[in-house]
Amino acid sequence: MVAMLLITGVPALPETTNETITSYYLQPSKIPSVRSYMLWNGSFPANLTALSICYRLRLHYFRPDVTVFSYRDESGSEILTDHNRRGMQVEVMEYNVRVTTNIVTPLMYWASFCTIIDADAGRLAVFFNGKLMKEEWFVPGPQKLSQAGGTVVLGQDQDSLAGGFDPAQSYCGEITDLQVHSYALTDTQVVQVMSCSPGLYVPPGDVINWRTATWTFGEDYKTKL
Ligand SMILES: [Ca+2]
Repeated sequence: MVAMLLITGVPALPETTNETITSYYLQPSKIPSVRSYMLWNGSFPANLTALSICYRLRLHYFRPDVTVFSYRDESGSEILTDHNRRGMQVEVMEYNVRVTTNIVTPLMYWASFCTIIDADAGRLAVFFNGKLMKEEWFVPGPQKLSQAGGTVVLGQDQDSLAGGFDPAQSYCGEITDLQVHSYALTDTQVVQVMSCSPGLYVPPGDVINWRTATWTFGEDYKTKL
């Protein structure tokens, strides 16, 4: 009987890639600071009319504002996500859109968020752990969401290009699997992106793909595999 089991072997496991995904922990010291940040080394495409921003995070500490994703360009246009204690918020300054949600980001638990901005349709949608939690409509227009030379910083709010940080708006926690797309993901794709199942980290971002993106770090961070 034992031999039979050995011969037949263990049941086939689901396909896994054995691939590890890196996460970064900003401010392990818990000290609010302008010196902890991740500056994306890539160049953001200009003239986008849609954008999908997905990531998973584990928040360790609330600050008055908890900036996770911050885009800014020379025109002063900003796109940012804020996970403060009142609820996750999204700002798209080019369209004067500020969406507040009642999603209070859990402390010390991994949670996934996707923000879909579609300026052609005038739709902004926020998904939390794979579920559509907030949908707001705004007046579409010719304004583009991005311009040449735009910078992306994680963990700090850019009041100037790659700078103008404020400790009270900084992020203390972990982040992984940031995928930024130059188009609006469908609701079905969002669910796939947010799935933790191996092999379902698709589609990777065509603007920022976490697996290949490189970053410039400030101080006070840890890399986790
Ligand atoms: Ca600020």
